[in-house]
Amino acid sequence: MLIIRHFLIVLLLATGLNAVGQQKPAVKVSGEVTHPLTLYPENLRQMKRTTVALKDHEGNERAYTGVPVQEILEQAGVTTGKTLKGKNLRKYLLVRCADGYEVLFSLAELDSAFTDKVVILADESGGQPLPAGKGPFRLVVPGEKKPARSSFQVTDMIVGFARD
Ligand SMILES: Nc1nc2c(c(=O)[nH]1)N[C@H]1C(S)=C(S)[C@@H](COP(=O)(O)O)O[C@H]1N2
Ligand SMILES: [Mo]
Repeated sequence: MLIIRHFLIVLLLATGLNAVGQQKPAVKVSGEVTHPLTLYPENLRQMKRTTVALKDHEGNERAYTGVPVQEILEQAGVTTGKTLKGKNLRKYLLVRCADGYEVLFSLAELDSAFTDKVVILADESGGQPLPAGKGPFRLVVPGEKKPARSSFQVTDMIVGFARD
């Protein structure tokens, strides 16, 4: 009896772990959005894509390809472009990663009406998917002195309204 019970517990654990292991990677877009999104790798591949350069700590440049964050925010129904004005300039994007790392942007930092720098959610570099530890999705923020906001293993993009 005991052996059977142990066997069942091990079986349950194994199936549970297997289900977790097979969960499809995705980025959730939520918060102050009219259309919450769950973006899977195939969704990103079908969206408008661009390539930007990221300098590492040593100053070496590497090219990353993916979808402009502005494009993602537009699909989620976030105020962008002409509607990014007035009180909407108090909105922010919080990017959360699998390891708990978080970085913040004001929406204006991500908008082509305000800046020529194009922040992307990258899923490939040099024609290859990003390596496990850095992917599958990485925010790439060009033009900064440190790569610290180029957060890897992104899982969530949360739009909020800053209040004091
Ligand atoms: N998820 C996550 N992203 C992260 C970090 C982190 O700890 N976790 N560190 C940041 C910092 S401080 C740096 S310098 C760069 C390093 O990126 P690289 O290892 O690709 O050069 O990743 C950034 N992105
Ligand atoms: Mo860093």
